[in-house]
This record gives sequence, C-alpha cells and structure tokens, in this order.
Amino acid sequence: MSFAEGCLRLEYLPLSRFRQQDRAWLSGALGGLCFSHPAAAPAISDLPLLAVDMPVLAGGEALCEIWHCHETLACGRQGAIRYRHGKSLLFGCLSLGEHASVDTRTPLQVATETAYQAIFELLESLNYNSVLRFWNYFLAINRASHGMERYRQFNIGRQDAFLAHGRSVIGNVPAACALGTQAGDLDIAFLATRADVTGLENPRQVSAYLYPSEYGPRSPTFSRAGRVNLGGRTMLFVSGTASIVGHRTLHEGDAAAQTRESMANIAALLDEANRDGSGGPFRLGQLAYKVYIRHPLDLPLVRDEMERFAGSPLKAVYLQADVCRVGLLVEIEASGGHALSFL
Ligand code: 3EB
Repeated sequence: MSFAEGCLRLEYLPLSRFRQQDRAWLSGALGGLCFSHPAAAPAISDLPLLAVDMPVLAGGEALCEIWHCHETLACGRQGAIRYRHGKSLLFGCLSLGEHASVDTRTPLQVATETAYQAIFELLESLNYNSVLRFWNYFLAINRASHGMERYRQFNIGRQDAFLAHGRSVIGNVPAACALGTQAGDLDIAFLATRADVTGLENPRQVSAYLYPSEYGPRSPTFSRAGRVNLGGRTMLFVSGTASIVGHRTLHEGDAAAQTRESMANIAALLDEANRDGSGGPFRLGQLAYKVYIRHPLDLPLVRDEMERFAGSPLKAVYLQADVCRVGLLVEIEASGGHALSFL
C-alpha cells in the first residue's frame, strides 16, 4: 500500500487465514472484530480483538474485520479496555458483563454507562478528541426487562456517559451501530482519532439524537456518518442505516423493500458527504458494506436488492443479527475512502 492510499486499511478475512498471518502483518494491525457463532477470536497478546457472538451468513466461517494502519503502534490496557494506537488513530474494545445494580438503573444500563465512561476516560487521557465509529453489540436487543426494551436501556446508559463527560448529545456525535447478539456480554469496539471528525446527518431522516420519545425515554446518541481527513484522504464512516424515513419504520415485513429504502438512505447521505467537494466523491459501488440481517433466509433477497441498487459485485459481508427496532429486518453500515482488502 502506498502513502497515497492513506493510513487506514480495512481487511476482511476468514479466521483460518488470520491464523496464518506473520508478525509483520500483526504488528501493523490496530485491532478488530471477529464474528462467529459461537464467538471465537485468537488470543494474541497486545492485539485488541473483539469476539462477537454473531453468525456469519453465506459461508458460515468465522469472519475477522481488521483495521490496519501505517503508523508505529503502541498497545495498552486500561481496566477492561484493550487498545492499540499510533500518532493519529486508536482502536479499542471491551466486553462487560451485566450485574445487578445497587440503584434503580438496570444491569445493561449500568454496563453501558460504565463502558462508555471508561472509553471516554481513556480517550481523554491519550488525547484522542474524536471517535470515528462505535460498534455496539449485546444480547437480546429487543427483549424487555425491568419494564423496558433493552435497546432503550442501552440508550439511557450511553447518553448518561456522554453527559457525565461533558460531551454533547446532539450535533457532532460519533457514528455508530447497535445490534443484538446470540450470547455474550456487552461488546463495544471503537475507532478514534486525533483529527477532527465531522458528523453528517441525512436529509431523509430525523437525526437519531432528536427521535421523539415514542422510541424510548432517551434518544440514541449517534450521527448518520462521520467524515475525516487522514493522511490527505477523506474517509467516511456510515452508521448502521435502516428503513427509517423521518423517524418512522417503513415496509414492515418486507425485507426487499427495507433494503432498497436503506440503500436510498445511504445514497442520500453520500450526496451530503459529497456536497462540499472536500474529498471523495464517495460512490455507492465503492464502499465496504457490513449488512445485518434479522432472518437468515432473507440473505439472497437482501444481497440481490443491494447489488441491483449499488452494482455487482459489491464488497459486502453479511451477518445475522437482531436490529434495534422489532419491525426492522435489515441494517446496513458502510465505510469508504480508506484502503480495503476484501476476502
Ligand atoms: C436507526 O436509524 C436504526 O443506537 O447506535 C442505527 C445506527 C441504529 C446506530 C445506535 C441505532 C444505532 O435508528 C438503528
């Protein structure tokens, strides 16, 4: 990879091939995530790798998502967080269990608030002022407990941690996703930078941080995308995107129509990202996609719709996950502008 490609590279590879990599490859990796059911990830000391209990569709072999970077890397641990960073980028991850709390907060709410507080403490101490992306995964996202859906409990804990650290919960907040796993603790991974990140919103959608209270007592704290300039390249991190227009879920029960609507949302977001002409232009057919599908049998249909919309072949990986509203059957995240090594 040349310098012109920028300092960040995303690589998807099966776990079996990960295990064959040499030390040079490992030393250039910031960290990553490993998806499989049951969860599995090689324990490599000093490499932050999050094992997420999520089935891989099509193929079924465990899938690793690795973020590489050209900088000289240092690694560390702070409490539950494992991280690696260079001079401008940091990848970190942690898993926290849910434990009965001593106050009125629910166990998931406490775990979420604790995790985000720990992340913000780490980022503040290492001078990483912006988060490019959060990935949030936890068990039974749509199940109610303590009188509230678990995704809504998560949103309370997340927002409280932002507020406790004096961070804004509207406007320029990080891109993110939140999906349900089959088992395991609260798993969070994040990519942060010392560069400035611009949060983008989607003209077709109400900003998630302004969702009305019918979706929960606290709005979710994320922006539709984050854009950053690194090493002379403009990169885009698109949050999990679903069949939501305004603030409403569209096409309940129709996975194909939901896929088209989600892609239309991403297309509108790319128009926003391309508007001021700094970097890009980003094109639908050139992004790296990660697609979360609620019902595995919908895979062919979702893939067909995506390829019809954005071109074929697409660089996309497909996972089975519960999406954060019961009516949603698919959620699509994407990124672009960085180097990409795809399977
Ligand atoms: C949505 O648009 C669908 O809570 O971090 C997408 C991306 C969604 C991120 C999050 C939730 C989150 O509301 C769900």
